[in-house]
Amino acid sequence: MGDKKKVDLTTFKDAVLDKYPKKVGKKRAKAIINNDPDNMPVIQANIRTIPGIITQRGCTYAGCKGVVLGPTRDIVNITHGPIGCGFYSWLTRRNQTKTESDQDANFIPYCFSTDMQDSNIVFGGEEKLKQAIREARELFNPKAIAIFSTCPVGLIGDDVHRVARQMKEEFNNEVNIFGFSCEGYRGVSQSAGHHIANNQLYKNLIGNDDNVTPKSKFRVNLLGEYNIGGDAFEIERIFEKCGVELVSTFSGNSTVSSFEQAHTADLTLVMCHRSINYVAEMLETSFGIPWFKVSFIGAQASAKAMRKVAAYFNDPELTERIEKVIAEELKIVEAARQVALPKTNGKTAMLFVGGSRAHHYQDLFEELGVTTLSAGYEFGHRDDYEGRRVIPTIQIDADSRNIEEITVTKDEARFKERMTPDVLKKMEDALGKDEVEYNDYNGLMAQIGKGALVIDDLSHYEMEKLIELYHPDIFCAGIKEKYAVQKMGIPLKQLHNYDSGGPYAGFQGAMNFYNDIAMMVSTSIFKEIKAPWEREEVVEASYVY
Ligand code: CFM
Ligand code: HCA
Repeated sequence: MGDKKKVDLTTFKDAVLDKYPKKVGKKRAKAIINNDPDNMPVIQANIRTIPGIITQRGCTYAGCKGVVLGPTRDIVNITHGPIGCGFYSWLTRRNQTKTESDQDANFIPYCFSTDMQDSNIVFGGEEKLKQAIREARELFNPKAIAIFSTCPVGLIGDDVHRVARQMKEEFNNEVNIFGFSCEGYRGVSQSAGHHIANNQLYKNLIGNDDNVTPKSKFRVNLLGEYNIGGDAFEIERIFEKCGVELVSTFSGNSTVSSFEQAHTADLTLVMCHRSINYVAEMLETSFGIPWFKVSFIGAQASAKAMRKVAAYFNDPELTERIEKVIAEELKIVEAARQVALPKTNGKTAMLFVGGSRAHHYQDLFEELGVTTLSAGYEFGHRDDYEGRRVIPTIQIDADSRNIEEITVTKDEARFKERMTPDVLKKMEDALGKDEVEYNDYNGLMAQIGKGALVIDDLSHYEMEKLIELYHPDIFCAGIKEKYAVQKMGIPLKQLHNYDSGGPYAGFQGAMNFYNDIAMMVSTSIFKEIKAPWEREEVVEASYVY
């Protein structure tokens, strides 16, 4: 156990690169670095995976349909393509939802697909798609229907946008129908799919409904929270307790109507910056709603997020209420942490997940006294590693935002009214100058320790090497890694869908996480992976005889 900490993490790079062909090794070298938070090294990210390497990444369709639109409950999401694409993105992510009454639509349990066949590839699939839309309307009468393109759709030239327009007309504009050009092969990962989804949300839903009855003086959007394992339910509980209205969540436990009213909020909070920053920027540019980054992963992070909300609204009553809730919740959380700590303190972890959790979950591990030896994203961009620093400004430059296709109706006056230098100053006073400010955020490298290995788009081979050399007490990744890692005798916690656990967000979530990780790192079952006669000590013992 003890000797793993003596292992020098700087030797990993040479050890792993040595086995690659020279050209491949040269390319991978740029994506493997030893961290230095004070002098951040440059990491290569968001580039095409080298063909032949086994990556853990997904595709553009997965990022658009599965990730961003998947968790919303009252849109019929039709996958135009072969059935496998629809099936793959059907609930494996464990995004949950709760209707307010039995009358409310909930299509999440359904998997809608045109189930394209060879003949559709040869003769075109638009007619089949139209038929599917008619059928969906007849059976479910939804408010909105979304069409998602898979790889063959782009290859054969079916035009999902034309079909959407035609069907909207056929239904006399009674159903909002829109398409996504999110063919799997676009871009280099899920990330392009997020962007496509963000643009279409903005174009087709956000801003459609001004008719709101505010439930509170303090109204916020929460972006980049997808209600995996019930995370959004726990965050909703905290907001409700504090008297802050959640106008919309993009897109955990969301509805068409919440998207349509998002532009009426006072403030936008961004959890997973990678997947939804585009909507945050558009809400700011067009509707003057300021945004800042928060995280509800970790008890301290959750407290900090709520304090940021308090500082922004700068209302004494709200601040008092929020502080009361934090004190109440942290007391229970701390007791749970103390129970877990003896089992977790001093252990080591590795985290390789998507585009934000490899960063966010370090907070929870820190609370457990667990050191992260190595971490990285599948598809993060450089800003997700390095963070972003912007000089606070109230200038809005719509042209620099690269959102062609979209008509920007910028509401500079509203933004200025909300995000005055005075508000910024108040936030700075309340949170301290070093805290992440409006529109700034820290990345993975600001958090992970000096010398720790940061690896982008980790390959399967590199993953095996990491385990072989450093034997972490727990490895966090997804389903593609899970059984390979566990067969090597290391417990793997899925940080995508939480296996069967969660929620892990907020205060309740932190306690669930403490408990689950304490169990995983202290179980002896993984030592039984090898049959007794295969274990080294047994073999050694036989020599003695
Ligand atoms: Fe954002 Fe996500 Fe993630 Fe992501 Fe994903 Fe996910 Fe993820 Mo899987 S939106 S980047 S594309 S936090 S599905 S809920 S777990 S890879 S780290
Ligand atoms: C996706 C979804 C995924 C996959 C997780 C995994 C998720 O990228 O298509 O590989 O286990 O969270 O469900 O990221």
